[in-house]
Amino acid sequence: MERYIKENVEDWTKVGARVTQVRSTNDSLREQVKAFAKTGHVLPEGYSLKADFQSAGKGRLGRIWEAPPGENLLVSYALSSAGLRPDQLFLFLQNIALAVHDAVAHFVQREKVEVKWPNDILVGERKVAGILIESMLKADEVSCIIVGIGINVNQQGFEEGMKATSLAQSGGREIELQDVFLTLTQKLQSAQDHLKSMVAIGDVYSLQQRYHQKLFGLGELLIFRNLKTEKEILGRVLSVLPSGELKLDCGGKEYCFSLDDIRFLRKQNDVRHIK
Ligand code: BT5
Repeated sequence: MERYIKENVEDWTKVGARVTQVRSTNDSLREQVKAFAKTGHVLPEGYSLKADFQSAGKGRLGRIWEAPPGENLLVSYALSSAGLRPDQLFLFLQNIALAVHDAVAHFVQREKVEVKWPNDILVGERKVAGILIESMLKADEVSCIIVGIGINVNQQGFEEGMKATSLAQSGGREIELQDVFLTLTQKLQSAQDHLKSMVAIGDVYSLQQRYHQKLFGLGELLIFRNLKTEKEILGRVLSVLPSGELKLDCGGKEYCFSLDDIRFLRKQNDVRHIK
């Protein structure tokens, strides 16, 4: 393992570790945070764990994140909650999604880069990146947040029907994984700094506004699956609430759905799925 740790870090790209193979970077980083805490230390904010390959990469709600060895960026960061309460964590997620959006947009010239609720990044309506956020609680307070990010960088082929893409597929050329890592880390660091100052002055409106500007499908008719009833829902996307709920207009009635209630399937006239 190649590892680099410092006490006070001004540049997050300078602290972290890189491993060849791990089950999940989120799980391993959580273990490292715990092991550090036992010795009375905390990992510096922005400490990252990168892997060339994950044998059990995780998505949300028990789903799987797949990536062939060495082709994509697989990284987890240990971040602070930026002064947010546990019930405000969706703001944290929105801020991270926008930072990943900006990092992806840095490498994409022609196609539109969007955020799909709650936290996927799309290029040309295909998924290029996913984010998995897991908070660690201590006495009901968020002590540390593990932010796992997978960005498809040089992968060329995806499972049929997955509706995924990579930076290389969209740009037509290979990209250095380290360039993507450095860009992502810098975007995350400035986004986290910005969030802390927004929370300090109690104004997070601009964050929500920007999230809506980048939101895939806003104002459009989309089809979702209700994860409890397994039925399909057709609704026009009205907004995303600060709680993280998605507000839909379903045939003239407004409904709010939580992150675990529904899953996006496709636009009304699109037969392919984004998983
Ligand atoms: C996510 O979940 O999109 C969060 C993915 C987070 C992955 C990172 S990698 C580093 C860190 N360590 C981990 O163990 N995880 C994080 P979700 O919204 O549930 O989407 C998962 C779904 O995306 C799967 O069910 C597949 O349909 C699809 N999928 C899997 N691999 C993909 C890929 N490489 N590109 C696009 N879609 C993919």
